[in-house]
Amino acid sequence: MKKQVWLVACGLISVALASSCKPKGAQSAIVGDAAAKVYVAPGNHDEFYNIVSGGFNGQISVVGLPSGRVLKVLPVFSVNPENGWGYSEESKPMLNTSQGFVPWDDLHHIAISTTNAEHDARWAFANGNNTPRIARIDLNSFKTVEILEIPNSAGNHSSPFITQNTEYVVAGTRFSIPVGENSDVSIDSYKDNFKGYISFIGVNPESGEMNLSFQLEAPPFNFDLARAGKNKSHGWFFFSTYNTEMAHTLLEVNASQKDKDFIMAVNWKKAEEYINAGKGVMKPAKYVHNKWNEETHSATSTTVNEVLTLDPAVLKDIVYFIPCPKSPHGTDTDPTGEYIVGSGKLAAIIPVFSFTKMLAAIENKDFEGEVNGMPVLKYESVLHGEVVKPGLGPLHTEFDNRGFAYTSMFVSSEIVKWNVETLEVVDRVPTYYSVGHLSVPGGPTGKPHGKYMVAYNKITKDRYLPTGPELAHSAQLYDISGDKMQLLLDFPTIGEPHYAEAFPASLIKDRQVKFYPIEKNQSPYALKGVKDARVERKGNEVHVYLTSIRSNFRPDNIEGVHVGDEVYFHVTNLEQDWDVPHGFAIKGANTAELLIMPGETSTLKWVPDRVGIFPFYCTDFCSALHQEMQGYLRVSPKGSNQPLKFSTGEVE
Ligand code: CUK
Ligand code: CUA
Repeated sequence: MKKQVWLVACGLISVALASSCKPKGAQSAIVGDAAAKVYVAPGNHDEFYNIVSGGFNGQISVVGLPSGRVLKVLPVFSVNPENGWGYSEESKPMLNTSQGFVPWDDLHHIAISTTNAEHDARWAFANGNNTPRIARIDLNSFKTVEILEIPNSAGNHSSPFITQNTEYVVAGTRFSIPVGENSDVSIDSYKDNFKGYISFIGVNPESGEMNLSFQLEAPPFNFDLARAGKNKSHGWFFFSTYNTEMAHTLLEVNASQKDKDFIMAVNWKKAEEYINAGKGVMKPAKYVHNKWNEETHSATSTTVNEVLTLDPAVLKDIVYFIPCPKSPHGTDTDPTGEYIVGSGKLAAIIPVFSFTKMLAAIENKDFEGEVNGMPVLKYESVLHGEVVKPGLGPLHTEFDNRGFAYTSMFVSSEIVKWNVETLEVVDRVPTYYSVGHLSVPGGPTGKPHGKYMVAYNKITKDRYLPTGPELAHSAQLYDISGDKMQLLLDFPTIGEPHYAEAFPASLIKDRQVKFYPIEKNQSPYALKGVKDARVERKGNEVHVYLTSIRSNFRPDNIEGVHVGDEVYFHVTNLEQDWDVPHGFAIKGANTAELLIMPGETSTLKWVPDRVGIFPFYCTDFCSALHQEMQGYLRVSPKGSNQPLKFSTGEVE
C-alpha cells in the first residue's frame, strides 16, 4: 500500500505526506509506567501469544505480549533455509500447486480456531495471497500441516476468516478473472467474462482437515476482507468489496467513482440448504491439496479436479448487498454479532450496520435495486448509525470486552476508540506511522480479552536505528484497559505484518509437542538405532541413512559416491528429549540445511558436480562436543570403480 496513491485517489487532503502522517507530540506520548507494564522479567513468560502474519515474507512470526519478543518464525508458504522447509524432500510437496512448486507467497491474514466464538487455539489458518492458498498450522507443534489451493481465484486476500465454530474458513478473490475453458478473452470484456468467486472451505472438527465445500459465483468485484457473523448473526458472512464499478484499468481512479460500494452478506446456512437439496453444480477446477503427516514426517500432494458451485443469482436468499461508503477495506463484526462495521478507506465516516435491521430489511424487501440478479438493500434501512469525524482512511476495527471498538486510520495515522452502541468517539491516539491492522487479544471473537492492542504500522521512518533503504516494520503496543489508550512499546517485526491474532498463552503452552516418539516414526527412511546406519546404492541413487545423537553422525565417512549421483541423506534424530534438534549441512549443497527435531527423519538431496572430499556437519550447537559432530564424503569421477564404503565410527 502506498499512501501517496491514496491521497491522490481520494483527493481529500492536499497536505504534504510528511506532515500528514507524522503526528505531533511523539515524545510526550509515553507515560512513566509504560516500561513496567511491558517488562517480562528474565525467565518469566509472556501472557499472550500473538500470531503475526509476515506479509511478503510468506511466513508467520510468533510474538509474546506484552514484551514484543519474537519467539519463532514459522515457515508457511515460503521456503525457509533455516530449517529446510521446502528444501527437504519431505516438505517439498507442501509447496506444490497446480502451477508446480511455488516457494513463496504473500501472507496477510491469520485466523485462530474458535468454538462458540471463543478461541480454542487448536489451529491457526493463514492465506496465501498471490498463488491462492490457505494453510493450517497446528498450534501444538507450531508446524504448517496442511495447504489447500483455491481454484477460480486470483489474489486470495479476503481470507482466511472463520465461522464461530470453525465450520468454515472462507476465501474471497481479490482479482476477478475469467474461469473455465475459455479464459483467453479480451481484458476489455471484463464485465461479461470475468467473475468473482467466494470459497467456503469446510474444516473437520476433530482433525482440522480442510475440504473445499463449495464456491459461490459473484459479480466481478474486488473482494477485500471478510468477517463471519457470530452469536446472533451466526450463519452469515460479510465480505467487503471495492471496484463495484467493475473497472479493469487504472483502478486508482476508475474504481473510486461511486459513492458507495458494497458489503456482501452471505447466508451460508441457506447455501447449505441448497446443497442438501442437490442444487449445487459440480464444475471442473484443478487445484492441489497438501497434507503433512506427523508420523511419516512427510507431506503428500494430491490434485482435485472439480468444485461444487452455487449461483446465487438463481438460488435466491443466499446473497444480499449492503451499500457501504466508499471503497471499504475491512469489514468487522462486534462481539455480540449485532453490528457490522464497514471501513471505507475513502469515506469520511465509519458506517455501522445492524444485523437485526438487515434481517428486517430483507423481510420487508426494502431493496434499492439489484446487481446481477441479487438484491441491494437500502443503506438507511440497514444502518445502525455512522461514526462521525473519526479521522481519515479507516481500515480495520477490533473490539474489546467493554463495548468499545478501535479503528485504524491509515491516512491520519491514528487509532480511534468509539462506543459501539452510541457511536461516540471517546479517545484517539497517534500511531507511528500509518497504521494497518490492529490486534486485540480475543479481539475478533465473541469474548475479547481487551487489555492490550497492537498496531501494525505500514511506515516506519525514524522509529529505529536506520538500516539502509529497507527499514524494519514497526509494531506498537497500547494499554487499552483504561479510559485512555496508552502507548507502551515499539517493537520491530519480521516481514510486513498485516493481521495478527492474540490469545492467552495458558490455552496452549502446556500442550506443546516436546519431541516425536521414535517408535512411532513411520518414515520409510527412519532408523530406530545407530546399528541401522548404512549407505545403499540403487543405480545412480545413493541413499545415506544417518543417525544423529549427541554428538555424532553415523555413518560419518562415506566413499564411493560419483559425480552426478543423486545422493539422499536421510537423517533420523534419535534424541528423545525436548530442545535437542540436530542440524545437517554438506559443503556446496545448493539447497539448505536440515534441522531435524528429536524423533524425526528428514531428507536432503544433493547431486555432487565435482570430485573432492566434502565435509558435513551438525549446524545446531547441541552439546559440548557439537564441533566434533561431523563427517566426510568422498566424491570420485563419474564411472570410477571406487566401491561404496562407509564407517559407522570405530574408535581408532
Ligand atoms: S490488508 Cu494489510 S493493512 Cu492485506 Cu488485511 Cu489492511
Ligand atoms: Cu548435533 Cu550439533
